[in-house]
Amino acid sequence: MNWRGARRKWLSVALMKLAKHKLAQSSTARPTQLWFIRQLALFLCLVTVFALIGATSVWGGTRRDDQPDQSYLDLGASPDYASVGTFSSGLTGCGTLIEPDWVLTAAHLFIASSGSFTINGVTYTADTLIKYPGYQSGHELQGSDLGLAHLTTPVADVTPAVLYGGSLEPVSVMTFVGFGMTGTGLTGANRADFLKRGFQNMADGDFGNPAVLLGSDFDNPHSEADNVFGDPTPLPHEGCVAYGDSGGGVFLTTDSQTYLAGVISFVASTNGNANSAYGNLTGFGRVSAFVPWIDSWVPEPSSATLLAWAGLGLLCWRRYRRAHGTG
Ligand SMILES: [Ca+2]
Ligand SMILES: [Ca+2]
Repeated sequence: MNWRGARRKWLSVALMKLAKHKLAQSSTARPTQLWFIRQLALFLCLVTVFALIGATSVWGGTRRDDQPDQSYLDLGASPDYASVGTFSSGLTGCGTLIEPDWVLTAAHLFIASSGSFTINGVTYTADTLIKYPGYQSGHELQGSDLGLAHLTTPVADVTPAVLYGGSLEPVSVMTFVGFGMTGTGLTGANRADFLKRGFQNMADGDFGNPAVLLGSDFDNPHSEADNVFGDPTPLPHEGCVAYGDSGGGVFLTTDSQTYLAGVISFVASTNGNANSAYGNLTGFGRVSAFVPWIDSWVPEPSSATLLAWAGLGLLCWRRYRRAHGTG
């Protein structure tokens, strides 16, 4: 058994022990929603991989079995999502460039005291890692799994993502981008090829904290039995996050502008097997809820930098959008 197989077996055993312990504690009937959330908590997996010595960086997402893989690769390769790279700090996942020297990722990746961000084949050192103050390891269902990483050298050749400050996430097509494991809804995540993929889903569910954490279900084109949230019909590029996607970007496009609206946190299941197959659930932190915290750490670009890549008008427009919650 390779290391990945060993890790999955360990997770399976750990979750089984936890499930037995929790079930032993649970002797009375509970409200449906609370029961649902508790079951999800039992079968929630953070979508990270352990850093490997000698690994390129990290091995995004599982896809519909009746759709070509190439269409998901093409979606991930869109210039709209060029700001997503891989991020490692003891655990390896993804991150999104939000300023030339700042990356937004998942707090649960911050195991070491420093990290690295790789984008366009270049690796940058992260010297400062900042977890959202409300984040507690093991409590990802509370929805505070966001972290900021400062790069010692700015990324000069990638346009940073624009943060979303509106409230259209639950009614918009969301595009999830990462370098994680892949496979189909039938097989679950079973392959790692280090390639960037995008998939789409509706964020029409939540885990009890919708102001900060939203969810998507992986709808099955062959059966409505796998529907958990909202409509049972999958989108053409429906998919689910997988190991290695943690910290990846969730994007929303409105009025011809693409925004970073979410940070990938976990995959969960209602049947005990969170392997990113049909019926599994994606959980992501809602960027719009964390913009004040991000702004408290991340300075606006200097005038010189700004003029170099965007122009002063972009800054004014960005501030206007955040202030008005539009877009
Ligand atoms: Ca769905
Ligand atoms: Ca659904």
